[in-house]
Amino acid sequence: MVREIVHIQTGQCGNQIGIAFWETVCVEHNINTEGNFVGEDDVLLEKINVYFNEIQGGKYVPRAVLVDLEPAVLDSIKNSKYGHTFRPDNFVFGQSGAGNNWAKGHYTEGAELVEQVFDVIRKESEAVDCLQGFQLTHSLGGGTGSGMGTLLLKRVREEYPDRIVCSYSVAPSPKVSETIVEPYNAALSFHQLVENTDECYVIDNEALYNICHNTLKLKSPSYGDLNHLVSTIMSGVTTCLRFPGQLNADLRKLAVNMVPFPRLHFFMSGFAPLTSSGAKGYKATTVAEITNQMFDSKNMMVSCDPRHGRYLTCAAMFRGKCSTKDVDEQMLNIQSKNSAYFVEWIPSNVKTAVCNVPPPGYDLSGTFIGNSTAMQELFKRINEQFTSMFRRKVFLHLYTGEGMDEMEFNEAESDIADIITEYQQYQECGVDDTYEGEGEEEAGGEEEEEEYE
Ligand SMILES: Nc1nc2c(ncn2[C@@H]2O[C@H](COP(=O)(O)OP(=O)(O)OP(=O)(O)O)[C@@H](O)[C@H]2O)c(=O)[nH]1
Ligand SMILES: [Mg+2]
Repeated sequence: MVREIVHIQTGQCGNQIGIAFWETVCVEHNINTEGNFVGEDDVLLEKINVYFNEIQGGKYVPRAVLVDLEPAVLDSIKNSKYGHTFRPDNFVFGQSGAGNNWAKGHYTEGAELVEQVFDVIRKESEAVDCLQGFQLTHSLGGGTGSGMGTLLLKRVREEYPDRIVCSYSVAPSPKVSETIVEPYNAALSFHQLVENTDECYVIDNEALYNICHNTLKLKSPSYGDLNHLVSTIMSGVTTCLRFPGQLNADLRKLAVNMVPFPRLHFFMSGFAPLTSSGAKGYKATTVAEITNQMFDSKNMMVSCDPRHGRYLTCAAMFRGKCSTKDVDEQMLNIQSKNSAYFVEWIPSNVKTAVCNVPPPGYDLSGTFIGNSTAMQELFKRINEQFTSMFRRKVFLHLYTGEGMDEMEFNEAESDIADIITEYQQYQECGVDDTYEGEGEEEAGGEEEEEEYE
């Protein structure tokens, strides 16, 4: 049985990566700009209801709710190529924006619009057979996507406590955006994401920028270039949701395989082979090459080096014509060569799937999802930027002016510190250690670290 997902996109970034996702999915499933299926292979339709509603006349309509506190981005989506495949009533917008202020998105402007958004979310959720959960796309740096996006997640959690909640969260980088208060917004958001999501794909603008610049050789990458990478990743990590197969076939199964501790559900992802937007004449690659690239830190969409941590769990999806035997061999090979980077106390923590429909433009591709303790590097980066401002209370008045309590900043700061500690403890934890929570000294941790430093 197909179980449906309701997709919500909020704020500029959320809407821009959201539309990039939908365009990619439409192309992959041969849905044209009128919403008609123009393909021949039934496998493309088998799980189409996960993301699309089928309406009268056999049209497929994205089950998407598009939200922003200002109209401009939504207007440009309406006028874009796939703009009229969306249900017009599902565009919900305000006029004022949140001006990069998380408090406006979460407590004032955004809170005023939230009921209107929920009317649409409820309508979509009630219209389906068996909802598996929700996915939200947003940035953590602005005001709407971060503040209102996390408010929506909290409300979704309250109204649908037994559904899975997943987010695609774009972390800010000074290389891409110069807004000073972004670390505040990001830290306040992470605090919410820990509690109110089950799975969070962290997409780090710093890593996207580096990939565009260093690997794809783009001199000054645009959002279009960054979002091309995002759509590739979103297509890759949703492959198992969209095509028939056993592994991670729905959001709940993914959580079971990928999240050994409920708070630590922040995933890094990678893609191979990497090609620039519109680049033709790509090279066909072998399973061995794809596997190596997929695990390479240079291909990760988060600026964290997996070799500084250990994988609690991971999953690899191959798409295209390849033999399962070849895939299994290459995957075993990379694990045995790098065994120090996988915690040994979760046996068979690396899962593999093969889908024989390649993404358009590729013969063979691979997508990687990792739950690594190296994710603490991102939290540390945001935390440092946050703390250096918060120590002097700069720009705090923008937030308290919207009625926010300074305590919430303290809580966000200490929650991030806790997450970093948790990652570190599991990183050092050996097979014989029993983890007993905070403050516990881990025997044997230091010895192990030497192995792979
Ligand atoms: N990857 C990517 N990042 C984006 C894009 N647009 C904005 N960002 C990043 O998102 C952050 C700014 O947040 P926005 O999404 O623009 O803000 P918003 O959610 O619309 O909120 P307000 O405009 O403040 O109301 C910065 O870190 C930007 O670098 C995009 O299309 N792609
Ligand atoms: Mg905006």
